[in-house]
This record gives sequence, C-alpha cells and structure tokens, in this order.
Amino acid sequence: MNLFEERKQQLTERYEALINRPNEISPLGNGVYNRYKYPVLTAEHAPLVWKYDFNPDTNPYFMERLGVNGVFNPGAIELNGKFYLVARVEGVDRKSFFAVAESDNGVDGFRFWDRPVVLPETDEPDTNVYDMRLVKHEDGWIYGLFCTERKDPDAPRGDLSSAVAQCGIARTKDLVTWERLADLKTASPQQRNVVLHPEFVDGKYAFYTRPQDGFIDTGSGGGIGWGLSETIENAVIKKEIIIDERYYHTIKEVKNGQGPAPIKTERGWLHIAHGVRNTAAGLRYVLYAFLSDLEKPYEVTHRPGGHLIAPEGEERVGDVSNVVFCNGVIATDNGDVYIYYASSDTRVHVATTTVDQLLDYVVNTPEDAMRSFACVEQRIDLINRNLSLK
Ligand code: M1P
Repeated sequence: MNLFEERKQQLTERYEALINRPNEISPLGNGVYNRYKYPVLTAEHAPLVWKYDFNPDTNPYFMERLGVNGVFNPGAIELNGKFYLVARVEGVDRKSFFAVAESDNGVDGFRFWDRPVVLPETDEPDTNVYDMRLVKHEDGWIYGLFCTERKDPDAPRGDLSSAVAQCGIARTKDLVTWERLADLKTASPQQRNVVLHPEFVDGKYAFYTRPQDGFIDTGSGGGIGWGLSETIENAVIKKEIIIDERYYHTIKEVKNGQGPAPIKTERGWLHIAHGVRNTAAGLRYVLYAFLSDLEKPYEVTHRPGGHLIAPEGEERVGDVSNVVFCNGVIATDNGDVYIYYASSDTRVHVATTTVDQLLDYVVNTPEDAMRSFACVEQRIDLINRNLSLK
C-alpha cells in the first residue's frame, strides 16, 4: 500500500471510531444535570472529504488542504425524533461557517452531513458568520438567527481588528435550503446574541437582544434586551428594553447574553444565558438560568444566583480559554432536556437533565445575596435547616 492509501485508510478508521464511540455519563453530578465523558463534536468530527484532496495524482501525501480549527457554539433542534446541531465550524483560515450534524440519541454518534450549509449573503457580504440560534416559530418556519460580522468602516487606518456585529436572519423548512432575510435593525450600533422568541407576542415577532456599543465591550448599557418587530422579512426593533441587567461582582458583571430560545414550561419560560466577568487571567464565561413569565416573557420571575455550568477540566482550555457558551438546547416531548454547550471556543459538549429538574433549580435556588455577609447568612440558614434534620 502506498503512502496515500495507507494514510487514507488509517485516518478513515480513526474517524469512524470517533463517530461510533459511545458516550458515558460522568458519575455523581450535581443533581441538576449530567455531564458526559466525551465532547459530542470536535474539529476531528469534520468529515475527511471536507479537508483532504482524495485524488492521489494531486495529493500523493494525502495532505490536508482545508483544515478545520474548531467546532463549537451550535444551534440545536429536534426534527422527526432526530437531534440536529447546526455547528459553528471554524476553518484554519479563521472564517466560520455553519454545518449540520445529526444524531439518533443526542449524546453521541453525531455525524456531519456531506456538505456545510450554503447560507446566502445579503447585498453587504458577511466577513464571518457564527453562533446560530435555531427556533421553530409558530409561523411555521425554522429560523436561524446568527451573528454577522463585517470590518468596521469607521476604524482608524491600520486598525484591522475592529468589526461591526449585527444579527443575521435566515429561515428554512429542512435545514438544507436557507432563505436569507434582511439583517435585524435596532437603535444599537452593534448586536450579538440575538434570539427569536418562538411565539408571537402582541401579534409581533419578539426578539431577545444584546445591545452593545463596541465589538467586544457592551459599553454603558448591555444586558439581555427585548424588542418587537411587525415583520420578520425586514425586521426592525424601534424600542428595546433591558430585561436582565448586569450587576457589579456577579457572574455577569462585564456582559451577558441570551443563549438559545427559551423552553416553554407550565411555570414560565426557562432561559439559559451566558454571563461574563473579568479576572486577572482574562474574561470568564459561564452559563446561568432564569425563568420569565409565560404571558410576559420580558418579565423575569426567578433568578437563581451563580452559574449553572462553568468550565471544568479540559473544558477550561482551548482557543479562548475559560469559556462555556450555549446557543443550543433541545427539550423533547417527554420532558428531557439536552443542553449543548461549547467549551473554550473549541468543542461541543452535552449536559442532560429534565424540565422538572431545571424548574426545581430555577425556583428553589436562592438569588445572589450580593454581599459576602448576606451570602454567609444564606448558607448558615441552609446548614441550620440540615442540622435540625439530623
Ligand atoms: O469567546 C467567547 C464568546 O465571545 C462572544 O460572546 P459575547 O458576544 O457574549 O462576548 C461570541 O463571539 C462567542 O461566539 C464566543 O464564544
């Protein structure tokens, strides 16, 4: 066997072994959710035909031609009993694109479709697209809202980093063919982490937003915002309110953002979001949860203190270390919940739980008491109640 055939065979065997590797629940979690031993998607899950030239005449070394650097921040949806992730795939050229991976059980066996998503452009081409939130809307379409990034036209000469982030909108019926709509218009100079609410509110399309002044900094405002638009085809939010603010010395003091579209439950809309704080080692991204009112999704009713998921073990290290980020969740009809979270802008994991467990968590976890003294009181109250039960 020549070098080409040998490498092709070995790499194919390694790839198939990875895709077919069963996942395992990590024992004794925190009772809120289960973590798993293996990530569900990594750069190595990218099919070999995406990366290698399979022609021995033009690629005698069976060399990678178009490498993949990371697979992270997927949108998630269940269709006809199958689990689909629309992942952010980042090539070694730093550009991200979307690709669909499919699994029968949601915790392992995720395999990418042969071809990535062909996302049409608007008149103003995107330089980079990422972090799609998938929503089955009651109007019958599946929407994908994502971040579209373009170079900042007002950046000083020589500044090749400043960008403008806005919310791109596309819709589909089958995840194969996508129709691109106009980018969302809001009063804020930049937007990231925009999510479509799955139902009409007051007869209008409703959006969770994250207004921000700059590309990285949210500036003086920030927080998770809310706004309505008459149409989705040329969506415009004229009035934005903040429904979940940032606070000093909390997990979301620097910025926060809505994760996936919220899950509808009997007690309210169950939200997963990310919060960011600063440390001497840079920004730390964790996930948190909250509940909002069924009729008024913009009114938060329960705010458990602290994080729901923070990076652990290998999750702590990657291209952007100390980050967990979630823009995809699946709640099945039987009440099971699959939280797809990425670690350190590198790979994708799943945490499994149920609607009942998450409701118990958001309703019965105390709010952040905001001061060390009050936090000690909160903990002593728990200890005293426990000791009285002994
Ligand atoms: O690098 C961490 C995350 O940073 C951004 O999130 P935010 O807008 O809240 O700062 C996004 O670019 C996200 O993709 C990334 O995971």
